[in-house]
Amino acid sequence: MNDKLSAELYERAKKHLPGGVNSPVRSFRSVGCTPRFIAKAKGDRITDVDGNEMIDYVCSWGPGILGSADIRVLEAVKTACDDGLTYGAPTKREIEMAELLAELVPSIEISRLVSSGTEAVMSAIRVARGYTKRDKIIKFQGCYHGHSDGLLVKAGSAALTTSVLDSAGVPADYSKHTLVADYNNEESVEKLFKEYAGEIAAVIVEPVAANMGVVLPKDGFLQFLRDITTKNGALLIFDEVITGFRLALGGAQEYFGITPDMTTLGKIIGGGMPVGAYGGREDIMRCVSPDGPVYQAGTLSGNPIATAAGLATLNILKEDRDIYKRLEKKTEVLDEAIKSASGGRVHTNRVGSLMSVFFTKEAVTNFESATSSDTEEYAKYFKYLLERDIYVAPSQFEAMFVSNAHSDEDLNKTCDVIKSYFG
Ligand code: KE4
Repeated sequence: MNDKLSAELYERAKKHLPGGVNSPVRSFRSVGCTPRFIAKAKGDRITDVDGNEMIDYVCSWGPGILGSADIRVLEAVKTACDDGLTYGAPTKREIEMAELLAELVPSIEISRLVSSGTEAVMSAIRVARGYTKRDKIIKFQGCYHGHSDGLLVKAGSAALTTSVLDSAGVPADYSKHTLVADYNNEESVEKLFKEYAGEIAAVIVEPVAANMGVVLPKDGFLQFLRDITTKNGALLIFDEVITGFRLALGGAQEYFGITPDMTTLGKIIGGGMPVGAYGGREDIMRCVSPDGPVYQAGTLSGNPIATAAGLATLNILKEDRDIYKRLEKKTEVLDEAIKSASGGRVHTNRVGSLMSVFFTKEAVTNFESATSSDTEEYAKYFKYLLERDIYVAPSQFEAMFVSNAHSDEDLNKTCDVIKSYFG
């Protein structure tokens, strides 16, 4: 494997960055090999510093739905740069973003832009608590909602690959208000609402879990959450940082036809730049400062360059809604190839252009079955693909993303490599 320069950079990086990276999953720790340091990306290809040009199924963990360096997004960013990078003052683009979010995701009557998915979720939880005047929240084991203290409880994503499910540094006093239920298990939710009647501010859920690998909501589960939160005066928050604009133009809430009270967004809405957003019903969002008593702020919130990239991306998706059918078809090609080549050795979960390959023979429908997967086998699969220039997530508990830029030729090449792995 030609990763000489990546290896050198990795050694150098470790001197001044924790684990040599700015986000744990990038360290390739859970697949036991040297992380690739990236030089550039274009379309469905990503090229590392050793010149390995790979077919990219990480897509920057979701933002890359159009493929990398889409010329239309680059143009929007370059033009915006000529007018300065940041003002710390309101701009027209921020209004256009809020109007577009409300148009494409009608439940988001009012929204606030922030700079990451973590910030969006942290703020939404604070608003839910301020609005309901209750402290407790329910999350699901294996779901990941960013790294704010109260959400790093039985979290997914890279937190699943470390030795401890929870994080050091989070005082018990913070996490005691975070109740944990099991994804796709109504009883586990009912039990908490009974035990903490009147104390639960919100249930936050990934409408399609994608941080324990992809796990779909079983029929009726999201409707159940909608009903039980309404009945108990709690808010339903859809964390659509991954599913937003990924599953449909209106996100998972359009795809499944369930309307949450609040939504958190990230990734795609920044078009590759740092943007998060939270929003929902007007009566709830009017609690946010300076309209109301829930404080939240940010120096680079609504940044002019980031909103230029985000607006360009969302408008491209809005003008080309057929993209979702094309993405579904592209991903189906991979899914079918994996299913037929693996002969039952793996289980795939797929929705739209989001997919995971679980190295387990049983159907993966919840945290327990997801974490029964053979992570050693996954690591072998990952390295086999990487050596043949196919770049998938360096963890069993992440998703595979397909972009509009993935060509039939590259999809077929990927299928051939995967078929050769399973022999
Ligand atoms: P960010 O703070 O990373 O922008 O978003 C946090 C977040 C919130 N909600 C969901 C459903 C998410 O998936 C994420 C972040 N996703 C991970 C990938 N599983 C980001 C990759 C990383 O941590 O490096």
